[in-house]
Amino acid sequence: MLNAAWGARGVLTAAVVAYSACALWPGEEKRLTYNAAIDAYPNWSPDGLFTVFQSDRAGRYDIYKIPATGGAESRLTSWPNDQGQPCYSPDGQYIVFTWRNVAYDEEVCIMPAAGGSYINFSNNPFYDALADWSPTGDNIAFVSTRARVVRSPGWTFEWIWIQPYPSGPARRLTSPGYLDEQCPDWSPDGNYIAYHSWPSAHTYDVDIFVAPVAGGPPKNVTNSYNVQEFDPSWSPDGLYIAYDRLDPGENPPNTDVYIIPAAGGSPTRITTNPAIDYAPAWSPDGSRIAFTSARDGNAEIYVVCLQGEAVAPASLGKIKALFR
Ligand SMILES: [Ca+2]
Ligand SMILES: [Ca+2]
Ligand SMILES: [Ca+2]
Ligand SMILES: [Ca+2]
Repeated sequence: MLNAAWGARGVLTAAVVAYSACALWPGEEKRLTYNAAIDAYPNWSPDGLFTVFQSDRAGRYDIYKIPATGGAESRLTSWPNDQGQPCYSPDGQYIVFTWRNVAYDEEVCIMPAAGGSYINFSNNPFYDALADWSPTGDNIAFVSTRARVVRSPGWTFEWIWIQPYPSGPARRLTSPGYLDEQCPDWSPDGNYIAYHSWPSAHTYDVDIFVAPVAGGPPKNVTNSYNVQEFDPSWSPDGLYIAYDRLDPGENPPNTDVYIIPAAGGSPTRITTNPAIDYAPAWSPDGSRIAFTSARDGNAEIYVVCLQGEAVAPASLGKIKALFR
């Protein structure tokens, strides 16, 4: 399917989303968390029943989970320093996460889904973070400075690495790009990784890229000059990528969640709010997107229900109309 997505635009088939799974009206947004702390970076359990996220409500970042329809939260980590950026294994048995000890010594760690114990998966004296578990379960992608290529004093390039699970040597995903590569997200078929990076060393621009896992040049999906796009998340059918985009024309400048065909094309705006809306995560059934927003004073976890019809390029305008 994604081979088609690399090529011609406008030939994508319909991606049917399950409206009934939302428990929300199409376009409706539901706030999940309520507190004065920073609750951010949601991700879904493979069964779609929970979102996991990071929160500093206990004075440092820990990982929590909450039913995706709202309800009682569970604290999953209480180790020293910060744990965050959680992502489930495809079988739901484990969570890979970042443990931030001191600057540039973050580690990618793995714990049982209920917490309790952990292994240090990246185990490297450099920055390792932002992990995403492959859909086949046998690899984990993450960002690392372990190549130790220094751009300028205090700035070591962050690039995407793939390490076999449970063990094996890590390898770089891409050939050297211009600047940092961040926030890897595997395509549902396991053949591609989306991430955000800088298309040129000398512009304000940030774009969403897709790189073949087997090797080869990445494709610039958003390709929007001097507009910044971050935090990609694939739709479960592989046809779309959700992300957040800085809209500098708005006052105040802020981010909102958009989706775009994975093959490139016209983006569709999903959220419209003067606060920052970021870090989208597409639900396993395709019906919802979880995201972070500071619209109620500080960062909270929200879920927005996509609409119940076929999501195809020809209908994107219709989706937009439904959302406004
Ligand atoms: Ca909060
Ligand atoms: Ca490390
Ligand atoms: Ca851009
Ligand atoms: Ca916004």
